[in-house]
Amino acid sequence: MTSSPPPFRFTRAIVRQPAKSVTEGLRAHGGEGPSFEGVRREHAAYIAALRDAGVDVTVLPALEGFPDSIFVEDPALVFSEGAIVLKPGAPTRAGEAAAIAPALRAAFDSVLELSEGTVEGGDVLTAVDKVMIGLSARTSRAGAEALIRLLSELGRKGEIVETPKGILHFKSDCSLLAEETVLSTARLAASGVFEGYEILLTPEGEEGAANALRVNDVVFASASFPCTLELLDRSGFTVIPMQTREIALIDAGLSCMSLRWFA
Ligand code: CIR
Repeated sequence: MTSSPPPFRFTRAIVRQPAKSVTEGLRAHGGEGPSFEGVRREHAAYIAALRDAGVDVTVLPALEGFPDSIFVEDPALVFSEGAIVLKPGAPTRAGEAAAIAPALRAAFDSVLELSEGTVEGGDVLTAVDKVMIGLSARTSRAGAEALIRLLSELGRKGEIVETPKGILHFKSDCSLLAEETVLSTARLAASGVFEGYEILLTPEGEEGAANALRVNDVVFASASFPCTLELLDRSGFTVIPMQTREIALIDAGLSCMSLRWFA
């Protein structure tokens, strides 16, 4: 058991500027890509919102060779106790792990490295007493088991869960809103994975809103999903609506653009 502050209490974050190649970012269902200018605008607003929420943000330079490298959440995990360099399962993203490692070594005394299987941070939900690792097309069982061993070195307990079939990442479908409260799609909640939690379900047709982000006293949520904004507001959260139209074209939400921790 850790004595860390709640997993939504953050003082530091790392983000990475979008590369011009972000227009070629991975997208499971094909279709139109985002515009660079549009992504840049959404990303700049995201950095500003993190700073407004009291977070000291380190901005890494763009990596043209990695179109999805703006999504720094996927190649690493960070905790107050240390960082873990992961192994992204998407072949075009594998090199992002080595690219982010120097920034982690600069910020943390302890930096561990996953050496087996694959894990992307989008499949990892840090809760108060455990770290949930969703198996997916990007996160393998071997990777999840190796990650559990590394988490125990940091004093954290890992638990393997399932990402719903056809969903990119576990956290595409959920986010932690408070110590014992999650925002979840109905399809993920139906798996029973959040037993014991208070669950706010994303309204039908607004499944894309589930990847919200609690940062200190506020919740970032996508402006594209008005019923979810209203639900969060009614439930007592201070909501910061964020534009996500462009990043959603490459299957991204609000957690994936930062690595956040309490230092
Ligand atoms: C990908 O497919 O890897 C990117 N286009 C989107 C990654 C989003 N990451 C996340 O939700 N953690």
